[in-house]
Amino acid sequence: PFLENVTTHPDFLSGEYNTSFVDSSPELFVFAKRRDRGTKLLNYIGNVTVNGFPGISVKEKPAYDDIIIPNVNHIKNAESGTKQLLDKLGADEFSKWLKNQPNVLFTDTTFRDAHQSLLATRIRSKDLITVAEQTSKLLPNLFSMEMWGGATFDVAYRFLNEDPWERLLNLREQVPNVLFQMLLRGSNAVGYKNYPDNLVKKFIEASAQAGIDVFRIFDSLNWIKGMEVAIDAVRESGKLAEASICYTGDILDPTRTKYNLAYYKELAKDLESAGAHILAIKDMAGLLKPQAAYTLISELKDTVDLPIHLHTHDTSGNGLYTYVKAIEAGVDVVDIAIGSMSGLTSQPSANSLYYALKGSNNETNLNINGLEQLSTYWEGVRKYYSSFESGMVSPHTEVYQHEMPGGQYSNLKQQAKGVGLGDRFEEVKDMYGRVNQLFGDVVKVTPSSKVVGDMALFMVQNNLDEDSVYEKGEHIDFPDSVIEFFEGKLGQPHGGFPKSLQRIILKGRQPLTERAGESLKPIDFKDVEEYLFKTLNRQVTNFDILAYCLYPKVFIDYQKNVESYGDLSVLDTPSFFHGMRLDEEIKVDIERGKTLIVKLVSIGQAQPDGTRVIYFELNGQPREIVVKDYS
Ligand code: 3PY
Ligand code: ZN
Repeated sequence: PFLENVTTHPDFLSGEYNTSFVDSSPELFVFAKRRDRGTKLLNYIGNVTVNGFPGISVKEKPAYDDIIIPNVNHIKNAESGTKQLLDKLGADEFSKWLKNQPNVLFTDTTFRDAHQSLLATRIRSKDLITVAEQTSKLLPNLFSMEMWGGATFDVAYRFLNEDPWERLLNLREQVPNVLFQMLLRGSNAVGYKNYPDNLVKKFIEASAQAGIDVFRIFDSLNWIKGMEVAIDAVRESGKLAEASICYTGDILDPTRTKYNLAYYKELAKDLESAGAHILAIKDMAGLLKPQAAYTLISELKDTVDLPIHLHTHDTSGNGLYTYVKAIEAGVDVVDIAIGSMSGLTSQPSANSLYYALKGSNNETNLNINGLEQLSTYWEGVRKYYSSFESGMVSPHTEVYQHEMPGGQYSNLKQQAKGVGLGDRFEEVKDMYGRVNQLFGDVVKVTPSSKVVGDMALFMVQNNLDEDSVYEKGEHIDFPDSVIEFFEGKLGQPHGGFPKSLQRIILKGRQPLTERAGESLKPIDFKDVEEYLFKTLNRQVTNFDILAYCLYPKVFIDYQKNVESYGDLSVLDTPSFFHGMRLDEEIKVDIERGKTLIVKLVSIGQAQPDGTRVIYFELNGQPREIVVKDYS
């Protein structure tokens, strides 16, 4: 084993060793840890080559064009930006500065919402980090980069086998100048249910320390109580609390009185009183029509003394027009995505907006050449993720009917397929809108949108309509998420729950009327630390503790994967999703200056026990791996 340890030691393999190598590398003597990084990586590659990757429909590894990374060598240091300004002014003064800016500023969502909404959140850290320094140098005058939170946290652990905290820390190193922004679901943090207050606070504190500057906080029912704990915690951390109004309905439609201008103005005032530094209008489905945007922004500017940040999705194809009208009304910041990652369920294109405003009083200071170069990069990278595209190829104005958030569309489609309703998705979408009305016209955004989606699937699957829910409801087992929603576990909807439906769904159970967090027992983080120390058999970090508290099973499964396969974030994306072709050779930088060269030589016949031997060369040395073939 010693010799194997030596010859497979990364320093040895990379030629980075000298005569004191053995003395200075005590890990060589840990015979129990025989499965070194190289072997673990080969195990992964062997496995994915033979068995494929969940959700990837193409089994053969496609031949991709080379990725064109913008060359920024001529830019020595990134220009200082909003990050330096926040550090200098502090959050309160920064907020005033922002409000007094004469020009509209921009948040680039490419690193978060754009891929959450187009590619089921699957973009890997490696592809983000590869272009982070370039983004920081080419777009130094962005207001912020939205690059964390929302679904990225659990998807990183759950599907990508990587640590979201590492992503944040690595990106922060590459982007010293632009504010980092995350999406936080209020009391649901980055999850789908209410968490104890001390967990929400600790998560915010750690995220701020790791590099987040702007927290966009929302509640999935626009319930202020669901945001207060988070707003206070962000203020305490010295960062920017961007409190959101989720936009739903249509203020231009006189028949939709529930969410009218007065409702939004009232909410804006409440959020200002709750301590917001910035007011966000979070138009998660892209329902805010251009004239409505003009009216809403104009009125809100008169209502509160806060800078206003507008977020939309381009599902209807009207996103740019909405932004132009919002900018005319004096909005302070809008969310855009890099050209090739924009449009449809994502944000409107930064590149297009640049030209749309050309020649007007609101010309932007964005660097169009930089945007084009970044767009070329993302156009190449996006192809790696084609299995996760939603299939939507043109604008869908039907979004004004079903009101489904951009980030939910592709997900619900996958969910529908999963329960055998793939060919009835038109019905599911229609039912989504009907369930919204059945529930009393609610705000639909994670996690309330998931409740509506689950109910829509359930009703289509069981051939139920509104009448049959009322008539037979006593005997129906509703989905868990629907029951919890009516129990008040996600908070209280504007106007309350439809009472008779609530009674039918809860079957005698009493709903909460207070905030769920108030009755949740605080977490004893010391206990969790001890448990993880024993389970993982290593020192645990604050990040581990938080991840475990938010997603216990997902986090432990991730740790098991790390134990089997090592750190997979080092692998290039085509190899991560497809493994390798016969005779292919890839280089894997396992850390700075340490590279493994992997060649796939051959794949043996399947044995009676279902295993195959895979023959590799690892830095020129023959290596064999046995994998189970699940086909
Ligand atoms: C999220 O909560 O992840 C969202 O993107 C909601 O729009
Ligand atoms: Zn969004």
